[in-house]
Amino acid sequence: MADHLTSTPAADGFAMPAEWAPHAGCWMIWPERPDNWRLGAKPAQAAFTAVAEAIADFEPVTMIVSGRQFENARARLTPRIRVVEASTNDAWCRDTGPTFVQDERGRVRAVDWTFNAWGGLEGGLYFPWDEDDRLAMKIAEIERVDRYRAPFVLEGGSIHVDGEGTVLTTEECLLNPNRNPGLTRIEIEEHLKAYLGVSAVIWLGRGIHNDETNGHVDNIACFARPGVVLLSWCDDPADPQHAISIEAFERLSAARDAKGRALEIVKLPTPGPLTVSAEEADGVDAVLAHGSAIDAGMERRAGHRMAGSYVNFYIANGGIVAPRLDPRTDEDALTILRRVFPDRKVVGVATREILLGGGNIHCITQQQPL
Ligand code: KQY
Repeated sequence: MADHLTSTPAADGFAMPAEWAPHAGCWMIWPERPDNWRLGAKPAQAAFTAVAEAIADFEPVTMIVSGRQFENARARLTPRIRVVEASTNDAWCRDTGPTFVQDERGRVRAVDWTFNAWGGLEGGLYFPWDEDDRLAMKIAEIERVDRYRAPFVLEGGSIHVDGEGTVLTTEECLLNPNRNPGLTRIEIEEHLKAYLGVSAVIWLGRGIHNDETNGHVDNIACFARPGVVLLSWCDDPADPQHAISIEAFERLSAARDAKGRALEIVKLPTPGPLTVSAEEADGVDAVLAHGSAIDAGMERRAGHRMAGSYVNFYIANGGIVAPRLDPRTDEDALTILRRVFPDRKVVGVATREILLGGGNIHCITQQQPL
């Protein structure tokens, strides 16, 4: 059995490794809810399959799937992908899976964040979310790793670490009253230090325009290696993303990491603007109870601007699996990623169907350290 630990990772000498550190594998969840994924989630299942197979070229992948969809997922995925049955409310393993931490001896433990579907009843995306909130515990049980239950709300997509003591996050998400209204900025920083084993917090202001997660950092900026940050950049002054990118650039320019370094900032183009088409909107089930696409935070109407970004990629062992979202900018973005990660094979996967559900490749994956 996996123990439930009542201390904190930092107190026990554990910290979250950077995503580029070696992985034992990657966790994902099979999409199926029809009020988020159009056409009964069939196009999303094809996109998740493409992402899983691309990652499986570099490292082992486990797909979590409901009992209802088990046979279907098993049939669509190649045998090298392990398929495990567990209940979830949706398919965002970055946010509902555990954040793994490691100590100097290489021992691995899990952080099980409290999850409230990106804002609970104050702008959250669906209700209920109890199955999602139990997923980290289930993965810790499957892997027999001891687990810390964090006593505050956080999603894995709202943090990025450099593995050398620094975490990058956004005020829009972590200071949002719909996450931890009882905690001050200082108290949240103390929790980040205790549960991620970091010593420096770099705050950006807002995430990507219209991001329904309340501005997750994993959609606007990430570390590429210690001292180097990739930032989603928009040159058009008429686009609301322009001011957001400029503010992030200024904050990153002024920041120092845990080792006292200034950051090199590499700009990635922002795709689009990308909007939901009438046909795409028509394929999503409308549900009138609270927690539906209509009554909660998920906006799936035709013409809605989506929060597209190339920053939302996954770093695998020896590889980068990155979104293809817009033929006007895909090649530029992939070329920049190849330059920034010269020792990894950069693979582009078409992920508009994932973006239609509100996130991208980083949001649907969760690495487990080796
Ligand atoms: O950004 C992420 N880490 C997750 C996106 C969740 C969107 C839910 N519809």
